[in-house]
Amino acid sequence: MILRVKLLRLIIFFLYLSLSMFLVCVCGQVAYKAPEPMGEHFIAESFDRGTLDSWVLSSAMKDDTDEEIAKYDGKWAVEEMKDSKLPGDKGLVLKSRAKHHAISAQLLRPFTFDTKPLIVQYEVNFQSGIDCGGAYVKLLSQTPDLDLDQFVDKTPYTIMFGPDKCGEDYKLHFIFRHKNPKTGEYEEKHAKKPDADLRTYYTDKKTHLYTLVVNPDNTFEVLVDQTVVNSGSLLTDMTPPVNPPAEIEDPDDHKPEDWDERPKIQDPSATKPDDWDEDAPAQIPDEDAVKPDGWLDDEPEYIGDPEAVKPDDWDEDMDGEWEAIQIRNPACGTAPGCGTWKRPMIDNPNYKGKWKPPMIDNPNYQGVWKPRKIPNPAFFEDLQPFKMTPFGALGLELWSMTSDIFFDNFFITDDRNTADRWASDGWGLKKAAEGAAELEDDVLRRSPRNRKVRRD
Ligand SMILES: [Ca+2]
Repeated sequence: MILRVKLLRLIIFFLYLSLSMFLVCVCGQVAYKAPEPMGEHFIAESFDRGTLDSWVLSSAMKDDTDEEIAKYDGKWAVEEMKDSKLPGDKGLVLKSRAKHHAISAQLLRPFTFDTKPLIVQYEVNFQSGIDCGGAYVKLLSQTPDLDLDQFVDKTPYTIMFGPDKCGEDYKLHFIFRHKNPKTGEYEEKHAKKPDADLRTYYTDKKTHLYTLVVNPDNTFEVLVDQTVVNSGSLLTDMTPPVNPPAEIEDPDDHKPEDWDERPKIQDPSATKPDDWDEDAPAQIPDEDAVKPDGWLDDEPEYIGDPEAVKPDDWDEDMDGEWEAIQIRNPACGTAPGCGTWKRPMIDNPNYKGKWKPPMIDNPNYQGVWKPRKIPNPAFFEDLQPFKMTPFGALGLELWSMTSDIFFDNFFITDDRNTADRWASDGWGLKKAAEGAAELEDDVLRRSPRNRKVRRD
């Protein structure tokens, strides 16, 4: 068994080594190849052309904020990762600390929720770690007044998706804005928190792939590195729920004054037994105790110090009668005790304390009062929350206390295979290069030459 495991490790090691050598060779001589979208898509952005031509920087001001920090003046750059393993592979980098950043790009055509799923996919690398900041995207609703130049936090979005972290709170948002069919108002619906431990995605400084899949049957999946970390239904796993309850508690119903909510009461028929002595003390002298031999009844425990002398300036009129300071009686040193002997106290076996009637079930108990239910006047039933507001642009509207957040390979499609293909050509290559570089470092660290150098 151990031999098989060792053999397997050896095979994996050589596979990695050949891949590593292949990549070193490829990266050393030929520029990396940017992914090309194969199939239907609404946006496919690898940033490898090195420009932000198709992106719009917001020139808006943020409402309700002091003027000097209200501007969306956070810098963005298109560049390679600081520690890039694939020369030529560029991405979008959030460059400024503690500033508002907003940038967006129009889709090739608006996405309409119909009979096909929605797949949103992109990569994030927290190159400098992340203290407090977001790396989520917003899919901006296709409204007549959508103006990317004025993209702000309040710009209506259909879906918000992606990582967000502050302190020890690690989030991976999937929020959609649902239109109430009765009032026409929008309300944010949040997916439940993923069960998976998300911590390493924010701290390991590797490039992670975030994918959201929303299906026409109202199911959704959130994946990181193509592994599902959250899934559920828009109908049953969002907070607050898409559909309000059919009935609510009547706000005009009030608890009657004589409503009896006491499950137990004191037995009204019980009487104090005749032999119940409420006055019996809790403790009594131990009648079995015996005075120890040698007890000195006539010797006081403390005596006036025989060596004490009245001070010369003691004035009896002013200071009162002089008395020597009290010390322990030396005569008691060898005896078991001095002075009047008292019996020690013990618990009184006849002690009963105050009598109380026993508790019994309340025959008039009516249960905990609840207001009656009435039909919910705000009730509606939307069985197809998947049919969200169409969206026409992809935006990043972010604030971060840590800079250098690297984004890459934004992709929106209605075909899962196309998304997977894009993922393997983009993120897959990054992952292989990062893995190979790690292995290369490991091999170099372990090489006998290096060990020799270290010894020298
Ligand atoms: Ca790229």
